[in-house]
Amino acid sequence: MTEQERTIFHVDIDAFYATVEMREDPSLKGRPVVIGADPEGGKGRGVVITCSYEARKFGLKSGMPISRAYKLCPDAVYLRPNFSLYAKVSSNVMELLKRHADRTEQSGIDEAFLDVSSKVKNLEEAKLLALIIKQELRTEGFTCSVGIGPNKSSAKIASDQNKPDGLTVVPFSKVKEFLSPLPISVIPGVGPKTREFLEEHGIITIDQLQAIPGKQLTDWFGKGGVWLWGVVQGVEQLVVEPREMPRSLSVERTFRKDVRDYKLIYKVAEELGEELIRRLKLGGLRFRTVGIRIRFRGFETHTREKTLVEYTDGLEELQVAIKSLLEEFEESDRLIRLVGVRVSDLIREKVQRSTLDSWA
Ligand code: TTP
Ligand code: MG
Repeated sequence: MTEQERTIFHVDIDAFYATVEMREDPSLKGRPVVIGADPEGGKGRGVVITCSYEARKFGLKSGMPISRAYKLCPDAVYLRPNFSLYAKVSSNVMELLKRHADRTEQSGIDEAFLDVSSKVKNLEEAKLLALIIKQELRTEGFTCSVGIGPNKSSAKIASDQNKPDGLTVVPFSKVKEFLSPLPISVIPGVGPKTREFLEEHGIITIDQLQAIPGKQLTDWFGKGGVWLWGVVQGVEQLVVEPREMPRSLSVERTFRKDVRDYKLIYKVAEELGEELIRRLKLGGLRFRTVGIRIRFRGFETHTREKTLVEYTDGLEELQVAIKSLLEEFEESDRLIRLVGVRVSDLIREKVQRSTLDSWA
């Protein structure tokens, strides 16, 4: 196998939320822009969701406490997120990308895999196509980073290498060489748990992982080990899979007999929450909006909704949100016939990140 059979792009928009805000208000261009919680003059709680590259120069990054960000860069423009706008812009970006590919797989709000195998004859043409896509996105106000490889994992890792506005091409014959000096944490399926496990075995960089026999990897990770072996050897073959993303997931339960005991109602709601999390994880999805539905005797139905700051697939966060939405009805003392729980505003979890961790 010396020939490159497929050409896969991974495209990731640079500083996505921050750039959407700059498109809305061009006076923000070139300035440090931070999307996240209110810094409240340095006393704010909560975190930075993302920030512009100008802000990153000050050391700001995703996940950092907003109070720390404020200390490092008090003059930045601090904005609360406008998720519905980001979702709308995201689907426009995806439409643009789709037009250039045989198959497209959205892998996050601002990133996608493109299988362009039939569109290009060689890597030179692939590079030209990437430049066309970059140009089209630039017209829309975005820069992006593109990785080109013979498979999804190498394309994904390559797109992360030269941010922002990157273009990294990894020919089939060079995948192993490209990967070997990189830390194992760049592999999209290697989360904190897997990383810790591998580091305990003295494995820090990918060349060390390349030296481990496949048999050992399957002993450690089962099926996940087969995938990991393919990734580090540069022969992983996962297809770019256009997957329909559901808009929401919901479950509900009608009580056998109408109830007004909130201990029971919360217990049932908790079970519904667990069921939703199971289904989300199966689909590799995360949510940001939680809704409940409550129906009283006589069919009067109420719904309530709440949007969290960040996407999550955490059971605890879901349960807390459900409970806080239901509490409002506790006072009413009315008999309840049905309770339902719903999550919406879904995104696809980044490629397999948790999958291998669950093997570990
Ligand atoms: P990323 O592509 O990881 O981040 P980014 O586009 O802001 O920056 P870059 O790609 O240039 O490194 O994520 C896309 C969007 O997802 C991001 O704009 C904000 C959101 N996001 C979160 O909600 N939580 C997070 O932890 C991260 C990293 C991003
Ligand atoms: Mg991005």
